[in-house]
Amino acid sequence: MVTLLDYGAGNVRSVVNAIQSLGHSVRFVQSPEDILSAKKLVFPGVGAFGAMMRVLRNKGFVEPLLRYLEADRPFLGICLGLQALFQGSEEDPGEEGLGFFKGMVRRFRVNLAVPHIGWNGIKPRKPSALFHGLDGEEKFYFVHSYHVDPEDSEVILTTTDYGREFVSAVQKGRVAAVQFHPEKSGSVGLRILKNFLEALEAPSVLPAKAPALTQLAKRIIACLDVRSNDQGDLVVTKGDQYDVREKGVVRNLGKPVELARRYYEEGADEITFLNITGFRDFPLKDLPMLEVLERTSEKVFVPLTIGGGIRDYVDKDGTKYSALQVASAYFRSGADKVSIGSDAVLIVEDVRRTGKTTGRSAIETISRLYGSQAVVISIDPRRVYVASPREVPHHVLETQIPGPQGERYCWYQCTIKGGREGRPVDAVTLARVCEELGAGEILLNCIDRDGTNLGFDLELINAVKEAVTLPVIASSGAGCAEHFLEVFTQTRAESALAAGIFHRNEVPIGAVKAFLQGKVPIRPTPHGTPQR
Ligand code: 1PR
Repeated sequence: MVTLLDYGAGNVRSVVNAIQSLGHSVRFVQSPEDILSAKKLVFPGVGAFGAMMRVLRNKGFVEPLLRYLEADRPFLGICLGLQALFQGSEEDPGEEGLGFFKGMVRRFRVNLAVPHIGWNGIKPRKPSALFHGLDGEEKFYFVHSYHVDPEDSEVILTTTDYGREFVSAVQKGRVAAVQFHPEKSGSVGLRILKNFLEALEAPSVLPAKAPALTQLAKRIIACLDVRSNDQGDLVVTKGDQYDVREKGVVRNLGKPVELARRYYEEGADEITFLNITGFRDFPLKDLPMLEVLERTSEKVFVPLTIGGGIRDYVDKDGTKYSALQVASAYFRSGADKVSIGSDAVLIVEDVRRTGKTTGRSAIETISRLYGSQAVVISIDPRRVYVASPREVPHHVLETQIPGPQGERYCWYQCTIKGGREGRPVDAVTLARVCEELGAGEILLNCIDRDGTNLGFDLELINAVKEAVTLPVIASSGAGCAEHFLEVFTQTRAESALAAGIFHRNEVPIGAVKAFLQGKVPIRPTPHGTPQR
């Protein structure tokens, strides 16, 4: 029996699922006594440092937690659950931490995108029972803007490099804590959890190898466009330039949960579900989609994104639902991020028309509560050729691929409702304004390339990447492994997403990774899930 400290600030479903997948049952801390009676305590922190500490204090958890830690009983802190162990954080300077370890939590000051999101390695500083079964070349999933800075270097278990070397795990006796998310780090993350749950008393070991410098991996993302077919079954479909029907019938490429599991096993670094008819259906009434997430998160231990229909909504009876409520339902069902498409375009149009933000948009409300890393903006642009940059009031670029009349310039018009309606805003401006509003990542599609296998639109990706510091997911057009190398070497995109080639088994994820190995940093393909 594992005791889980969920202080109610976010989704701990994946941690519970990961522990249960290893054959252990979970009990939640309801009262201070539950902490003291725990045999093994896992503390997966989510949200902001100050808010977390206030809840711990209000619930009377601080004193029993310190007693538990000081008695050297088995403890695993995850992410904010690591940061809580220190004296305080630059995130909320007035708020005291638990102070079990001396030192502060500091904001990343690096010339790189913050938050640090993605798969990165670890450099062990000392042996630990947590390292059993690791060879040292593994990568783990991180998402954080702050890192711990211990005064006592003896407690440092691992460090990681991201523009500077930072402490990514600590351990003192049976109290351990990691900055990365084992529950989102595939089979190697499960291995760490298993070691904590079953082998903490085993002798300490060091992994066989230790990287001299760790590198953030370029991520390969599998995308599942999901909708109901004409029989009412939820299927994975795939369009050509967003047309998903063939001879009038919705293409059916498989079942969402099964395909997601397959891509996880094959080494996808993330899975994205797009409910492509979400703009006209209401997701909270669309229970099958929530169920897809719940079932996927039981077996898939990499980050999950869900998009489609994330917006304010008034139903037939006049009941209002906010985008935040819709997103919350998805997070509770196992999503790590939500992706906003149509609504982002309308929000940006509003900001540009009025010259101000309201603080109430879907982007602002969701990122305020769940953090910017939880908000992805899905852009669905289409090329519009012009003879001269002065022809339109948009971000125009000179293109190497001239238009039908030999035009040498183009802009990328944003669309809504799955490409059905073009709007007067360009993709570069959209990305820029969404960054200001608090979005954390851009999923950059391109209708012209979607389903064509012609490769990513590098000009579009470079234009957007130049305008924002946010991580960008390049999407649309992947036709072979070389296209991934192209996008990672000719643009600064942090990740690349594909759908058709994976669904049709033309180029499996493993083949893409094998091709990229040694050319760009990637997460190695997993060697299987640890057995119970
Ligand atoms: O507008 O917030 O309700 O969100 C709807 C979401 O559904 C958006 O993210 C939008 O991109 C997506 N969507 C809507 N209609 C379609 C369609 O295809 N008819 N799918 C659609 C877009 C885009 C990709 C695709 C890549 C890779 N799919 O993510 O998976 O282009 O494809 P490829 O590798 O086969 O070329 P809202």
